[in-house]
Order: sequence, then C-alpha cells, then structure tokens
Amino acid sequence: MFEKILIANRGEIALRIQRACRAMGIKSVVVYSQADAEAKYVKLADESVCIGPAQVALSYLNVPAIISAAEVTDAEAIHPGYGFLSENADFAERVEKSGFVFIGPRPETIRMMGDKVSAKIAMKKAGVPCVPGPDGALPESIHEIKEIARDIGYPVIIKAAGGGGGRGMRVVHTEAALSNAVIMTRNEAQAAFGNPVVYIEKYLENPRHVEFQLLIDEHGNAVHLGERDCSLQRRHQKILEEAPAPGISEKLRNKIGERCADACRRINYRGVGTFEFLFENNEFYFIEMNTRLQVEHPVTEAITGIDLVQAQINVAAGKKLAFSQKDIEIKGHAIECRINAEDAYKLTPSAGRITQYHAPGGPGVRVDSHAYHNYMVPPFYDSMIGKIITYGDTREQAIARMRIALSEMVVAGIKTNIPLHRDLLTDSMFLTGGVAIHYLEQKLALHNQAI
Ligand code: MV4
Repeated sequence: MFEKILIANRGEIALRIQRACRAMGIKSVVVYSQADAEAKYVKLADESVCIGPAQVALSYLNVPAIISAAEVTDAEAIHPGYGFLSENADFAERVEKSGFVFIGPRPETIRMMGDKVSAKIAMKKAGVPCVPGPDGALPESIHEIKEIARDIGYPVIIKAAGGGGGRGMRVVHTEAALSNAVIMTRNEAQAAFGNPVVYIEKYLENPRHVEFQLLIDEHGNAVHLGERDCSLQRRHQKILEEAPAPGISEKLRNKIGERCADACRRINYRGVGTFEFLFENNEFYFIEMNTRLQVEHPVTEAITGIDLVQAQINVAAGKKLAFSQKDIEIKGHAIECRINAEDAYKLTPSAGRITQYHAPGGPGVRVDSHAYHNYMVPPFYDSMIGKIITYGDTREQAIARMRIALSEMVVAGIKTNIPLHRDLLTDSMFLTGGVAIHYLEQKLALHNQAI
C-alpha cells in the first residue's frame, strides 16, 4: 500500500479523500491555492503545499507545480478528485512518466473516453445499448449528412466528439436547419476543444439521466454498484441525485450493469467509472463514460456499503477487489442534495464569509463539506460548499430524513440553494419519483414567472 498520497484538488472532495487516506493509515499531502489557505482540509492536513495564486490555471491546473509538490513531499500516488485535471489524459501520463501512480484509469483509457466518438464505438462493440445513430464522425458532404438524418428521423442532435457534459451540442428539428447546425457546431468545437469532429444521434426529447457506477481492479475483476438518477439538473449542473433510480427493476439493473462490467473487462478498464445513460420508455441509451470519481458517489456508497475512495486507492495500489458481484447488495435508498453558495432560484453565485454554520446530523445523515463557521467562500471556484446525503430503508424514509436535515441546516452570511432543496423535497412530481432532465428548469421558470 502507498505510504503517502497527494490530493490534487480542493473543497469537499479534498477533505473526502483526506479522510479515506486517514482511515487507511496513509499519509496525505494537500495542494492549495493562495485563496484556499484557510480551508479546512489544509488546516487538517498532514502536509500542505501552496501551488500558486487563486486562478485555476496557475494552481489547480498547474501541472508542473503539482508534480513538483509530489516530488518534494515524497508522495507515491496522486488522487485527482473530480473536475480540474481528473479527466486529463496528458496529466495522467505526466504523473506516471514522473514515477507516480495516477489514481484513475490508464491515460489511453481516459483519452478514448474523452473522445465521445471513440467511446461510443467501443461501448457499442462491447454490447452496451447506445442512442440510435451511425458509428463514427459525420462526413463532410451535407448531402450525405441529410441522408443520415433522414434515416434517423428528426429531431436529431449534433454533438462535438471533444465535448461532453453538455458542451458543444445542438438539437435540429428540420432538414432546413441541419446544414447550419453542423457548421456552427463544428466551428464551436474547433474553437473550444481544438477538434472539429462532430457526430449525430437521435434526439431524445424527455429522457431521465441515469448512470451506472462501475469498479474494476487490475486483475480483470469488474463489478457494477447499481445506478443513480441524476435528472434534477440545470444547465448541466446536477443539484439532487438519488440511488437507486426510481422504477428500475432489479432485472433491468443487473442486465445493464452486467453489460457495463463486461465492457470494462473488454477495454481493460481500471478504477472507478460511470456509464451515463439516457433512460426513456424503460430503455437505456449510453451517451458518455466518466473516468473519474463523481460528486454524487456517496449515494452509491450508502446503498452498497462500499467506500469508493478507499476502493479506488486499493485498486490503484494493484490490490484485487475484496468482493465479487454476488456479494454486492443494493439495500435501501439514498438522496444527495448539493449545497451551493448561490441564489436559490436565480442560481447566481454568492461568495463571501459564512457568519453562521450548523450542519445537520442524526441517523442516516451524512454531510460532506469543507465549510465551517467564519469560512470565507472564495469567488474563484465552483459554488458547491457541501453535500447532504441521507439514507433510509425506503425512498420515503430517505426523503423524510432529508427534510429534517434541511430544516436543521444553517448557513448564514451568504446565499445558498437550501430553500430550493426544501421546496423540491415537497414537490409532488419529485415525491412520485422519476422526473425527467428538463423538470427542474421548467419548475424554476414557473417560480421565476410567479415572483
Ligand atoms: C442527449 C440528449 C438527448 N438526446 N443526447 C447533455 C449532457 C451530455 N452528457 C449529453 N446531453 C444530452 N444528450 C441525445 N441523443 C439530451 C442531453 C441533455 C441532458 C442529458 C443529461 C442530463 C441533462 C441534460 C440536459 C439537457 C440535455
């Protein structure tokens, strides 16, 4: 096992990884920007290294500074967390070339999944159900493109191969709009990702976003840990997630989970990974694979009892999984509310000093947050200041516990989205379960119209 791990991230996930290291008897080093000097995980750290000023390009994305920090502190492995460099294949490669272990998949795997065209081809070949559309990139000829779109049937969606997470895509409803949409998406893709390649899919109008969690060791053992429903989002920012996804049968879960596990074995995947699907009319359609630990991993931990960060570290150290698929039981229900420093309904960021902070507690309540009384939320980074995760035997119990947790939580001095969560936890459509990806935006539009 590693003696020391460097955590190349900030915020609640830096603290989460630090706690996993502590639980495993591994020393950890945190890197931080000048704006994060007062952060909780820096104060709690075994060792810390300032890697630069507030701007992410000069700190959390500063590859030489991070590698140097690992060198001077004698760390053996680097955990990238989520966001920042976590899905950067060049970074993973630099880490390994410098003699450290990258806690994540191989660089080639990250690169393949970063290209959404090659990811989809690999998954389709491995038997994972995908959104209807041709394999591979769109051709140059607009006549050919029109023929392809006609075959698929409108509406279609044009996506950038270098995109993902909602960046670089365009919905097309008619043949008249097709040519322009392809040209615009190509141009934007070239500008944003340095890659003009685009592909086409059938556009699903009202799906849910359901994703499967996978865990794979270096010895070919792959398990799925069930799915999460992440449909409650706005502008591709998830705000509430739950596991399992309401209304998915155990049979369907195991069928899709097995396909994903099989695909991971075929491509020699290592670490944790998430298969993102659109789910409509009880069918799953693969869209993308994420090669990192995700923000919403705690809901999966709650329903499986598996510590995903410890598992990631074990697998990165070359250990075999301590369990197989038959040992994994999906039990109970978990909900996560992301607490953001932002206006609850306008969703504009609200940085500043937290003048009062009280975290909820009690049975089945987990709070992952780096915030505290008098903490200054810096304006330079993501607005998420923590997550509340509640667990119950049933969805109803998890919801009831979340309502109480939200009623207990106090964050003063800045605006937060806690009022929106309180509202959602009494929303009749949410209570029924299984709302689609556009639901929150529709609800917010109604709210903002009414006031
Ligand atoms: C789609 C889609 C409908 N049909 N693909 C957005 C994020 C990126 N991961 C893929 N996205 C979508 N792809 C087809 N063929 C709708 C979305 C989409 C979406 C997906 C998941 C969660 C939220 C979303 C919000 C808007 C659009």
